[in-house]
Amino acid sequence: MRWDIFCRVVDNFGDAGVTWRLARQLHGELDAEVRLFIDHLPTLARLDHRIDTELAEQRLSGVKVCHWGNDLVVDRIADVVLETFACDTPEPYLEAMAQQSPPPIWINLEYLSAEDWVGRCHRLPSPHPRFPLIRYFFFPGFDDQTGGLLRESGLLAERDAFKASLETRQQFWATLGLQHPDEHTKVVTLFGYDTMQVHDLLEAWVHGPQPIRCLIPKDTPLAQRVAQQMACRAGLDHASKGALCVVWVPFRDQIDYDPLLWASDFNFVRGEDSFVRAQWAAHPMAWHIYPQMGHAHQIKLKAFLDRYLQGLEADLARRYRALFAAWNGEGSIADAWNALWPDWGKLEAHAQAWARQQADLPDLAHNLAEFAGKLL
Ligand code: TRH
Repeated sequence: MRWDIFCRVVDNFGDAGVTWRLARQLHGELDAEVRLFIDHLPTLARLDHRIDTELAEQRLSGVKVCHWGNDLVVDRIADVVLETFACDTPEPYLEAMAQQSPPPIWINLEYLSAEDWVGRCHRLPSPHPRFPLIRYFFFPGFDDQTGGLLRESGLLAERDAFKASLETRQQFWATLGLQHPDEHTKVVTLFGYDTMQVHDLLEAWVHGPQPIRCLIPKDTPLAQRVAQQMACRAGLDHASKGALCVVWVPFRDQIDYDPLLWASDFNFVRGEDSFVRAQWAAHPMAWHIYPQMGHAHQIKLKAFLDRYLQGLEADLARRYRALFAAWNGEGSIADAWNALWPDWGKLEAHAQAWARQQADLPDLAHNLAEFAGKLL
């Protein structure tokens, strides 16, 4: 099947991140011929250093990446047209789709949400107001009523092999210029929006009973804030205070991002794609949800936690919920962290159980391909 995927970068990395991951998987595992039209190559280049931002067209990982500018030439229509996050397929392309008989399968890939209504809206058709075209809404999600989560076929085996091999982990740490952490040290990754209560969290770690190695991606607003708080010069790679050692790590290519999460004991993540990767990493985590107007994100956060915390003893679930809330601006993050970390073992077991449960479901790329295949 030929797929044309359209992606507009609204902000940050999630739009490009989800789309790039999906495009690679559709080609790599489902043998699809994929073109990705994206309007902001520099964002994609942050996720994959092989991207040349000057090129109108280039082929990487088997995917033809095309810059989506105002001069889009519609040379052909694919079998499946996928727009991500309601980015609106360009008008000339739509016109050409309408002239084709039969028209291509047209799908809009929506944002991830754990809310119940998602299952009811998943795969619903919507006729175009002017053209004889039908657009289907495809929702990622956490149960079999939805399109599932992005998960490459070999991902979990690769993760397990990484975790099982001391040598592999040592090699990983060596690539960052670091020793493998000793058994007392907890490793934490910190990827979130600039709005979070990072000051109080760092203070809790500085004064905490346990050594913490905190990894922060460089060249992000958060990295600068942490550098200020640690009172260290810009450009320094690490700084220590009390029980805390902060390490600023290079922003990694997307294909190298997972080992960072696998190698850590706790992952603070955000948005959509890093949030899902942290779940596959099967370590405890906290999600900084993308803030929305009218606090709509709080509803999404609650819906996720209602699912994610199932099976955890009530008191621990309450304390875990408090950490997510604090990470998203409600309540004291220091108190929430201090109340939680003694139960690390239980959180770890819970994260593994959740990942296993999610892995029983088919993944998003295969679900999408199956859906499109049935409609063709
Ligand atoms: O960057 P995000 O916040 O992205 C988004 C956008 O804000 C978008 O508009 C919003 O709608 C969406 O979230 C929900 O978070 P996300 O989705 O986690 O994207 C980050 C990407 O960066 C993800 O693909 C993982 C990747 N990444 C790396 O490749 N290397 C790294 O070192 C790090 C820290 C992340």
